[in-house]
Amino acid sequence: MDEIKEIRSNVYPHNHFIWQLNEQGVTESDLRNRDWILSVEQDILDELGNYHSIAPQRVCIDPSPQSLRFNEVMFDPLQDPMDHIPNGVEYLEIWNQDKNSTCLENLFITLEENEDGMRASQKFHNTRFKWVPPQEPLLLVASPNYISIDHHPILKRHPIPHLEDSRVLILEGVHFGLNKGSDKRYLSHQYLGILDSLYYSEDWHNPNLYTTKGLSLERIDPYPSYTSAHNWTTSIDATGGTPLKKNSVQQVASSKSTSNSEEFYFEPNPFSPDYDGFEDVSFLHYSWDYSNYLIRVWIYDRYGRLVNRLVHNAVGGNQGVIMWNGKNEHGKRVPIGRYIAYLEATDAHNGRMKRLKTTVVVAR
Ligand SMILES: [Ca+2]
Ligand SMILES: [Ca+2]
Repeated sequence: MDEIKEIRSNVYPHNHFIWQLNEQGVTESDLRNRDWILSVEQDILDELGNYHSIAPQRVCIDPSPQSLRFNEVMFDPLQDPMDHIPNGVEYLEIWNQDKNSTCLENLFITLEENEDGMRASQKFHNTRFKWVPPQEPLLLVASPNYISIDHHPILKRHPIPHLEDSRVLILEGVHFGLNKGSDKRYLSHQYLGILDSLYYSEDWHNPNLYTTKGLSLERIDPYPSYTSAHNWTTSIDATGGTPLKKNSVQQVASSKSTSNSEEFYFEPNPFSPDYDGFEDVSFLHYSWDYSNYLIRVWIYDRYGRLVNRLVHNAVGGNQGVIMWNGKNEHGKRVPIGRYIAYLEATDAHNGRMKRLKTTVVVAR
């Protein structure tokens, strides 16, 4: 049995109840595989001798290394005071990939070390929300001028329903400075280290747009663990972004095949990388017998010219998904037509090697 040290509940903002669940036979994977509600049958006596009845509470668990992922970034909000459009603010959305509610304590946003080895760090200060439910987003907004959420400018630009129930964390007195996308940002945990990193480039936006001011970059598939330019594109929401809502361009790879046979295919196929939020990327699925391969994947056009080195010596499990956004290595959209993906998987340890090939059609 996995060892459980403790779980914490949100019964009181400042006090945690700690249970030794391993004594009850609850394992770490039990905790991670579903959302837990804690109900307390007996009233609880506090230090002053008063009894409190405790309503059922959600139990949150510290993040796993895969739990929390940057999911959307607004780095260039509308801020023209004369355009008669409510001003926006910069924000970061984070997605909880786990099946359990994840605790938000001890989390920081940190910046890459500067040349003196210093890291600026911004702690999550909010006391209202201490966890994010499974497969739901969390929103971080900067509030340089200490504005309460009820009057925060983000609400004028992006209506957020059920605000009192929402997961908005205001970082007071800070400015993200998100306009510098090349500065890497880290989502870090005081004890668990770095959970995710984010950098981005204006080039990830739809190049056909006259301006991308006021438009966020959204992650397409919220689940994969890798960070890649392939997985980000311009929001197509009418308000320019989807803070605390499902990303407008979201596209999720279908769940993995359960068969043990060897598979290598694109889905959807054809796909249409035209920035309309519908089948803008294709997922290259692979599955096979062993898990120790290093994999490389190349995309060629039908004349045999190399278009994109999608994967270069990545560790592949015995199944996985690779995303292609229909762009070449220079970030330009490829012409419509048929493309060929070659995969080479090598296991230097025992000399195993695989070569697989499949095709995909890029449509309009
Ligand atoms: Ca969103
Ligand atoms: Ca499309």
